[in-house]
Amino acid sequence: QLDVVTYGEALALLVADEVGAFEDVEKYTRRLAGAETNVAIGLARLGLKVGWLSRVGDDSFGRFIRKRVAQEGVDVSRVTTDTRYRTAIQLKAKAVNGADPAIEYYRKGSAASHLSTEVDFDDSYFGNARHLHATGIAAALSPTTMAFAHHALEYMRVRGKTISFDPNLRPTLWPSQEVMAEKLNELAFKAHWVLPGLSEGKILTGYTEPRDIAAFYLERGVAMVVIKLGEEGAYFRTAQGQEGTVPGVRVPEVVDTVGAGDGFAVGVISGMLEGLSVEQAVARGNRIGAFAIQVVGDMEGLPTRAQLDAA
Ligand code: KDG
Repeated sequence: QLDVVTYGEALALLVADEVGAFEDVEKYTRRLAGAETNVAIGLARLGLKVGWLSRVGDDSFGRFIRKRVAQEGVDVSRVTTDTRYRTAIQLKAKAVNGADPAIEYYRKGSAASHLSTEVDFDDSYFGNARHLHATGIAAALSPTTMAFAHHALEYMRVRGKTISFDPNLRPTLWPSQEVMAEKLNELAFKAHWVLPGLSEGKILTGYTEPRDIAAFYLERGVAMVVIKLGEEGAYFRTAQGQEGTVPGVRVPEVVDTVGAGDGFAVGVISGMLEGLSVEQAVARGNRIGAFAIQVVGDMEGLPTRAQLDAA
């Protein structure tokens, strides 16, 4: 019995140790990346029971990912090894002055991009979880992962489970911005809690104001929209008419922004599942997002329950 189930691609992340173009950097530190595993790990650190379903290649990075995610207490029993394809890799530049670092992917045709409903979807694994967290990255990888995403959301929705969806725009994985918006919105409409960043919300809906972006989804069956505003915090609006902006949490130094959105999702999801008010859950999202941006890695900064309580 899981609190939260999620699925998607994890990548071996090679973070440049020195500033510069990837072709000039000589030293990289190997870490773990993947929006869904970041969220799974963050939730597990707070004590929730979490399962992550995926495929990895029969290679060293695949073994590293499986070991590293399991080490965090996330269930990896539904992670299979696909001997035909490789595990994905991501390069990340050394961030300078808090700016978003450059990234480069080696993921096309990866093991996880072959995830399919017929082979990988596990009815009882999903059916026994309280909540599904899905992102737009997993959907963007291939036609079979897109079908998997629709199946997973529909399966959970008809069973009365809650679903959070972070669109996580990755334009390089899509043929065009129009297709990206159309396909991600189709998924978002099947979720209960939609968590875009402000710039993502603008691209997805064509509206510029958080209130209008939220209305776009609420009118189509979504129960709650929370829009990340960076340093300004986050705006929320619900189908019940609750609305507000929760100010951001100041940090001494922004080291690397990647992973902030995943930390935010950890706060909102755990808060909602624990019965906090929407405002308190969003405040927790802001707080955990602030933890995430103070370290180089994508998930290393995510707090344990004790660290969160102390903050
Ligand atoms: O959300 C953080 C992710 O960007 C990172 O961990 C890697 O999943 C990833 C991706 O596809 O960019």
